[in-house]
Amino acid sequence: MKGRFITVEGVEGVGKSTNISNIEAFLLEHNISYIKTREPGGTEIAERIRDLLLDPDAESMAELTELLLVFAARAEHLEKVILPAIAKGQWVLCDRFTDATFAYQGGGRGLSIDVIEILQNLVQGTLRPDLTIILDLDPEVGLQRARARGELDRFENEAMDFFLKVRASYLEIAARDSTRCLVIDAGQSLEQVRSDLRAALSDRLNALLGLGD
Ligand code: Z5A
Repeated sequence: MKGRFITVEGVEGVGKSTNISNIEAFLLEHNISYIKTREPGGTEIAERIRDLLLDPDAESMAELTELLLVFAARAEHLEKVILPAIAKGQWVLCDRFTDATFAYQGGGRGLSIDVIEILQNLVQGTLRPDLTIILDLDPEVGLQRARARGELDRFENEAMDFFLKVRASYLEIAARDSTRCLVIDAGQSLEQVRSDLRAALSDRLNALLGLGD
């Protein structure tokens, strides 16, 4: 049986890292073999592209360059990490994927959704996540959390309007694709978010295990 592909999304500081640990605990409890990875990144070349994309001191980057770099990193990641793992029957737990491109480059930067869809088809073929967890949070709160952590990266230095558009894009994606996407209110206490997440995962587990191959 092929592995499943789970992605986790949300604005900065929303608690992806924290909640990915909770998902890992859930998968382990159910004896599901998985790998954890992230975007941009996940391979040597993709991590180098990530450094370039996040560097707050880099010269300003053309929006199209940013979009193409994101997909270049994704092409590496898919070929070397994601597709081989899924083929072996492992589940892949990925911190951000193409919904982030629709939200940040599409919603935030205003690049054409049609162009992003073309690149999505080119780079991924028919591969789409089986489940996407969207952690939803007021970006003001997320940025406060990110600031408390230290130096801000190139994206985190954007104006609030950018993050409001990113959040709205994520919620639009979730509304359009409610079978794949699960929205969790990440403004609650850590314990409540963890509990909501576990309940939602339990709800979806049988469907994920039972997907036809
Ligand atoms: N990007 C893009 O533009 N296009 C793309 O296609 C892709 C990405 C794939 C890197 O992402 C950047 O790449 C991203 C978009 C862009 N923008 N930025 N920046 P990233 O995922 O690596 O970076 P990030 O969004 O800043 O994520 P992060 O640093 O890993 O944050 P997080 O994982 O969401 O948060 P956390 O570290 O789990 O939590 C932050 C703090 O909040 C921490 O102290 C927690 O203890 C605390 N926390 C978490 N949850 C709670 C609750 N519920 N209550 C209180 N405190 C909490």
